[in-house]
Amino acid sequence: MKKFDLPTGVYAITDSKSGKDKNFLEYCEDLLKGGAKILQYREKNRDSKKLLREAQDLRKLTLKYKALFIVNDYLDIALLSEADGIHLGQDDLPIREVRKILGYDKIIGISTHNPQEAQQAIADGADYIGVGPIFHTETKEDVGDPVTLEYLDFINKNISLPYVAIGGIKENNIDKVLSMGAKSICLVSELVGANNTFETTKKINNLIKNWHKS
Ligand code: TZP
Ligand code: MG
Repeated sequence: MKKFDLPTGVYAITDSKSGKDKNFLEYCEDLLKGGAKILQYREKNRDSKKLLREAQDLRKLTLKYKALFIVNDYLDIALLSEADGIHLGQDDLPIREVRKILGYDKIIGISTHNPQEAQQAIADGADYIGVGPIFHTETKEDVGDPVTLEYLDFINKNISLPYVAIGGIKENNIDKVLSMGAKSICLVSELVGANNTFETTKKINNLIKNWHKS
């Protein structure tokens, strides 16, 4: 399998709830213009046709900005939109089965919440893991308790897979995850819900990149 690493910087995720009345494609373009080199399409409560249409639009947009495109949950939408990969939850289809269909040159990520899930992700051949929610978040429904910085510390010390830190991360607490070594960091409501998504993404993306330069 190819060696995969997550881009250092913002890992962007769509969220129509945080986007409120913003135009979907406009705020997604702002995330990419702001420097995000990976964008995950994560929308619940959409019919399949709309999911596909939006995913295809984002595929085009991510190619324009030379960013990776990941689809959350839906294997059919990932395939049909020619996404770079898929992001799975613990209750979604098993990685090994998804791999058979998606192939070995595509990226498969999975959310993890404890050391056992992280070890299992390695055994199952995941390309990267999600680590979170680090802090309290209102963005994800049915979210578990925060995994805390303790789990992030475990991952840093024991797990060699690339990871994205996620959940409740804001400009005012990002230093906590940065100082533990996180290179790929996801902020959903902080960026999608910002008054100026482009400027805020640019600022935070530069913050992460500069942190790791020095
Ligand atoms: N998975 C774990 S927490 C989360 C997801 C999709 C939502 C993170 O959103 P926010 O607004 O950055 O807390
Ligand atoms: Mg899922």
